[in-house]
Amino acid sequence: MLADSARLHIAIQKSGRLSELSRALLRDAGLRIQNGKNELAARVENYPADLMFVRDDDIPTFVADGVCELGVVGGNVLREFELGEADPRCEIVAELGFGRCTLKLAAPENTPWEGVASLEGARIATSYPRILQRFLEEGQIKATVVKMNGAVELAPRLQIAPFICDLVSTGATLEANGLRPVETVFESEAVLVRSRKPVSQAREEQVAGLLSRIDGVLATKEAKYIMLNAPEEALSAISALLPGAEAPTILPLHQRPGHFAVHAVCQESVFWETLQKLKATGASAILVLPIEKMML
Ligand code: PRT
Ligand code: ZN
Repeated sequence: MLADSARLHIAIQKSGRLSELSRALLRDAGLRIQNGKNELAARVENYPADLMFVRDDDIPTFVADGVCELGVVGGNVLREFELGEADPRCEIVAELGFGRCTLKLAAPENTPWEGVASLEGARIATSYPRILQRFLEEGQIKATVVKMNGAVELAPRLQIAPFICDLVSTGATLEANGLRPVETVFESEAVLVRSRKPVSQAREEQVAGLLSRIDGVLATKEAKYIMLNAPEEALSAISALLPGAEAPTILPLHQRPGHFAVHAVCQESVFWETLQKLKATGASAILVLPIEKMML
């Protein structure tokens, strides 16, 4: 067995909105996560890596300090951390497409709103004081930022602040509290971050190996393999219709002169509308297959 120092450390959220999807991403990348009693860490059985289960707010610090070489965290948490740092010590290596939410300014339904100027001189409650402060500075607005660690949506009712700035996904929480969104401050999704701390060549290779697998996982999420038959005169129209495909493979069909099979990997979603358009060009026997693994 490898000594601990020879293993990568990957920080993911212990329990919360990102934890299951973070584990799923690593599993899709082929990592077999040991099911142990230890709730703070788990060994990966088939890759020299350990997972650390921590609070999301601690992930940027762990990665910045190099305690963990990699981490999965909300872009919002990372941004809030980085705005408090002199130099960026974490690097975003992939946007993961889950945990999407928006940091929004919101106000009670009946509060008049004439754009961000309405914030001038007001108090705004938020768990993201640095992101909000930066937003206010960029809009040249002077307002008082009130930091709250949770239950931000209660601030107007408790007369802590007439405005709030909080994460929104469905909008149900705002609505349930008689609030309406008035302005977007920051769009967020989960990101994969790596430490900027220099590492040994061997460690670098471990990181690069895992990152290339994760790139493959992300690329295959939308990607599809398309096969169809088509007459020669339709081939250029078909190539133009295939979403995100580079240089399709064209093969002659046996005993059907002037007809070809077209095979292509499409990097973007393939919708029914695309299939209908392909058919209209003269394509037939159109098959769309999922791709299980891909290494670019
Ligand atoms: O214990 P730990 O500190 O690790 O977890 P946490 O409670 O701080 O975080 P958690 O699990 O709630 O969220 C982790 C990350 O998920 C956040 O940092 C975001 O990047 C992302 N995320 C995505 C969200 C939401 N959607 C979200 N809707 N985080 C929080 N919310 C909250 C929001 O604060 C508000 O209270 O959900 C409520 C609004 O939801 P809607 O659907 O009613 O609009
Ligand atoms: Zn947290």
